[in-house]
Amino acid sequence: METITHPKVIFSGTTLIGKPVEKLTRTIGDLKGLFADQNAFEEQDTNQIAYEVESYFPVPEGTEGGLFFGITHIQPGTIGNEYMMTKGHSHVFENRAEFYWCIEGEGMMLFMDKDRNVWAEKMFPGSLHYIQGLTAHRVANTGESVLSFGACWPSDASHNYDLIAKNGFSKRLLKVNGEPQLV
Ligand code: S6P
Ligand code: ZN
Repeated sequence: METITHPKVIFSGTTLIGKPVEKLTRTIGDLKGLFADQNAFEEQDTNQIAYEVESYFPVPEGTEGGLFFGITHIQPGTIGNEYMMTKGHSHVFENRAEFYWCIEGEGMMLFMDKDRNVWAEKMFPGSLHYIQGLTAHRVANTGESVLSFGACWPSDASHNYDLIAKNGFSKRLLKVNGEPQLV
């Protein structure tokens, strides 16, 4: 076995490059039910990309003690007066925490605890966001360009999308007079 090797994955600064990198694309159609304004949603091209995720899973999903790494790129824009956003999720293994950090663009990181209290942190290049366990999380692109952010999470966290898909967040991030507001 060679003792000095080339890394399997390279982080270029904005994207992940390498054979093990897996790509996921979410179209606007995949976000059905997320946005309050149904009429505005119906007017969208459902095949248009909402966001893309590049992930590196060095160990099998469910491995205790391992880590996963991903970069998400969210397109700019609004549907009605809501910003383009990720589906949002909590973790199946509920106490599992996660880091997000902003690489480029501007956005808002939304958190919701078990009592459905919602708060948000501004995202800008370099901003670091710790998502404690038991906290649902979602990101909205509030800028005019692509918002890219990194994520690092435990390989046994697993995603729970059902709760958010069913009950949503208790507050929405709306564009009011050109500015993001939690309503
Ligand atoms: C995975 C990590 C991110 C998200 C991605 C898309 O734990 O949090 O890679 O999967 O940002 O968001 P969502 O809510 O659609 O999974
Ligand atoms: Zn997560």
